[in-house]
Amino acid sequence: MSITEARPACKPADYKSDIKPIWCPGCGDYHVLMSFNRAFAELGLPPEQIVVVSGIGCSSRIPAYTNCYGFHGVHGRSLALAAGLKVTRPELTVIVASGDGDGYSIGGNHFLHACRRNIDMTYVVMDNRVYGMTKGQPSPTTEPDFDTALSPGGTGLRPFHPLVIALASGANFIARCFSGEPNATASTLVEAIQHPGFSFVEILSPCVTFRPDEKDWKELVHPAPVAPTSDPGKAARRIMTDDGFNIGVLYRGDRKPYAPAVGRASADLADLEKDFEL
Ligand SMILES: Cc1ncc(C[n+]2csc(CCOP(=O)(O)OP(=O)(O)O)c2C)c(N)n1
Ligand code: SF4
Repeated sequence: MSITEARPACKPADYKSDIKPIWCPGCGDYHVLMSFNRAFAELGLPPEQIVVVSGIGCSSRIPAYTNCYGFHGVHGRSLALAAGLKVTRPELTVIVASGDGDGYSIGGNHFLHACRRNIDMTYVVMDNRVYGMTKGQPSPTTEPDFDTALSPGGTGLRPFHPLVIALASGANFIARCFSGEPNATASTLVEAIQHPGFSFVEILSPCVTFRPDEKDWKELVHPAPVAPTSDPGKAARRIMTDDGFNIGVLYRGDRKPYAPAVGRASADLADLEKDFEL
């Protein structure tokens, strides 16, 4: 029997670190953290089997608040870090945490290619439709008429549609959650983590400080009226035409995850170095 098998199962509280979150009171990200810990406990994974990788933003603070392995990376680069980690340590469960600014703006290109590569990991974006940490600038998912001192009269720009882009780019599992429903979010995270390939979970997570209007989301969200589909055409129609507040698993694909053969290089490092000698 291995050491991990011999010890008692972890409870959600066992995944909490000693660091107290510094999110604003009422921030949706507190509930996302709670959902992470519930999902990890439900999966029965020991903390040292999980890695939470992030970029920059309020949402990206989350790795510090778990006692799993963590990597607080740089803006928009979390998926690249996580891909490198997963292909070299495929036995680890890799969760990537991001925000709509971090993940869809600076990290937008990585998002497309992570979906396309379909490496077995779970990408969670806490979408509050604003750059929270840098005081409320519009992000790629901000409504065109969001009128503040930082965007007088609104940007007038059409928002980015993350779920459609994920589907078109090849993500193998797509879901939308609401942070205010931590039990349902935890169950979706369990499913996302268990699903092979690249799973994308968009969590609507209000920024109560710069988007107090998002407190109304609890009245707007509703369960998706349709069962998940594995037909990308059907999923595209549903996602394109929903109201943005349908909650649930929307797509379960069956693409084979990409798992490159690593650690089998035949070249000697000294020979490679010779090739680069000046
Ligand atoms: C390369 C780089 N560009 C810009 C910044 C400034 N910056 C830090 S957090 C942030 C916004 C993050 O917004 P989002 O991902 O929506 O996260 P939130 O804070 O809303 O959770 C920006 C622009 C940075 N730290 N590094
Ligand atoms: S600024 Fe917004 S996203 Fe950041 S901690 Fe506060 S409520 Fe949360």
